[in-house]
Parts: sequence; C-alpha cells; structure tokens
Amino acid sequence: MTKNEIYPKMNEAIVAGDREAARALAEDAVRSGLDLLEVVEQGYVPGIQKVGELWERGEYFLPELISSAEAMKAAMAVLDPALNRQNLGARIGGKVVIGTIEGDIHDIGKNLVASMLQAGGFEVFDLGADVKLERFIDKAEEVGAGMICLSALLTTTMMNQRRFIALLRDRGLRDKYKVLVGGAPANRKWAEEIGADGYAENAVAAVKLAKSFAGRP
Ligand code: B12
Repeated sequence: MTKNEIYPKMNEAIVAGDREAARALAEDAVRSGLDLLEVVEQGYVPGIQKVGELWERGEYFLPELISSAEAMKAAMAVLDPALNRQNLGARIGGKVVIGTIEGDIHDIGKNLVASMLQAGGFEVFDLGADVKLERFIDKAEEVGAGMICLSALLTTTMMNQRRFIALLRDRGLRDKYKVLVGGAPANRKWAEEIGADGYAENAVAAVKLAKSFAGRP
C-alpha cells in the first residue's frame, strides 16, 4: 500500500476504535519500510485528533474514546520497537524523564512524545501517567537525566506543572534540568509564566526542541 492509501485507513481505524486494523496497518507500514515518524504524525495522530473533535461535539462518549485510545496503543505497540530499531546505536541525545503529571491519566500524547524522543536518539525513562511530582525528580537524579518532560491535559492538572518547577527550586535543583511542558491546555505563554525551559505543541516539535537543548542538529 502507498502512503496515500494507508494513511486514511490508519486514520479510520483510530476513529472507529478498531484495534485489530490499527495494529495490522502498523505492521504493514513497518514491512513496507515507510518513514515511521511520518506514519505516526500523518497516519495515526489525525485520527485521534478527529476523535477529540467528535467528543467535543458530543458525538462520541467515553466508550468510544477508550476504544480509540486502545487502538492508538495497539498501533504504537508495533511502531515503538521498530522506531527503536531504526535508531539503535544513536543514543546520543542524553537521558530524558517523561510522564503525565499527578492527577491526570491522559497518556496518548505523552506516549507519542516519548516514542518520538526515543526515535530521535534520546534515552527515555517513561514514568507513565498520574506521576507524583517527587517521582520525576527522584528518577532524574537516579539515572542522571538532563531533561524532564511534563504532560498535562486538564486545566486543573496543568497547575502541577507550575508546582513542579517550584519544587525543583525548593530542592535547589532548578538549574540542573531542562524542563519541557506540553499537553493541550499548555502554550508558550504558560511555559514562560511558570518558568519552564520550553513548550512544544506536538511530538515532532518536542524532539526539535529537545535536540536544540542537547546541542544537536
Ligand atoms: C482521549 C481522551 C480521554 C481518554 C484518555 C485515554 C488515554 N489513555 O490517554 C479518557 C477517556 C480516559 C479520558 C478521561 C478524562 N478526560 Co479526556 N480527553 C481525551 C481527548 C478526547 C483526547 C486527548 C488525546 O489523547 N489527544 C491526542 C493527543 C495526541 O494529543 P495531546 O494529548 O494534546 O498530545 C500532543 C501535544 O499536546 C503534545 N504533548 C503532549 N504532552 C506533552 C508533553 C511535553 C513535554 C511536550 C513538549 C508536548 C506534549 O504532543 C502530543 C502529540 O502531538 C481530549 C480532547 C482534546 N481535544 O484534547 C479529552 C479531554 C482532555 N478530557 C477531558 C476531561 C474533562 C476528562 C475527564 C476528567 C472526564 C471525566 N469526567 O472523567 C477524564 C480525566 C480523568 C483524569 N483524572 O485524568 C477534557 C479536559 C477539559 C479541561 N479543560 O480540563 C478534554 C479537553 C475534553 C473536553 N473538551 O472536555 N479522556
């Protein structure tokens, strides 16, 4: 299948919450040697964005959302190891700790950013979702990370991004780490306001920014 044939099918599989199709199409993409970063951004991400719009218009409810999220995870379970294989030996970007912040269980966007960072040559420590603020710091200290990435999808939990930076300051560690924030309610102005080092609106932009912090092209 060509890109023009397969991307709309990936999109449809996510919107329909069809795990089996999402997984099979991802396997097809890997076999065909497609650019997997492009597959994620142009094949699957528009699907989950469409799901968000349907939810906002009241056409989708929780069960549909969960099915679509599961379909997205099924595709990423195939793509992640393949993205890693493409970049074996290229772990030159440094170590990154990432997670969805305390109180927030949304992890699709965070997973995408983690996958893309990994594909971009970073060693990624993904703490999952609903991660306590202290745990980000403990992990970063433990593994010697240079960057901490905080995802938040709720206007309530984005406040924890601010609290996290305050906590880093209190512990005298603020200058030790680059802190990147993201998630739908965040923006550049928010990042500046809370004293984060950067904000990126999607996974590709996040990788670019992380590379610039690591001094890489
Ligand atoms: C799917 C979804 C769910 C799924 C999550 C499944 C999962 N495993 O993640 C389920 C059904 C579980 C869910 C639950 C809830 N949800 Co919900 N959910 C969504 C939905 C439709 C899509 C989110 C998504 O996955 N988007 C696709 C990804 C790819 O985009 P993304 O997350 O924004 O990530 C991209 C960028 O933001 C960026 N990025 C993300 N993280 C980071 C981090 C860094 C460091 C950087 C640099 C970049 C970056 O890169 C990503 C890739 O491009 C949104 C609607 C929307 N428009 O966002 C609502 C939405 C976020 N949910 C909402 C709500 C209210 C809830 C619930 C509270 C509902 C409820 N009453 O129970 C619960 C949350 C419970 C909790 N404590 O967390 C609201 C939030 C409203 C608000 N202003 O706070 C939204 C906006 C829907 C709405 N309009 O009402 N939800």
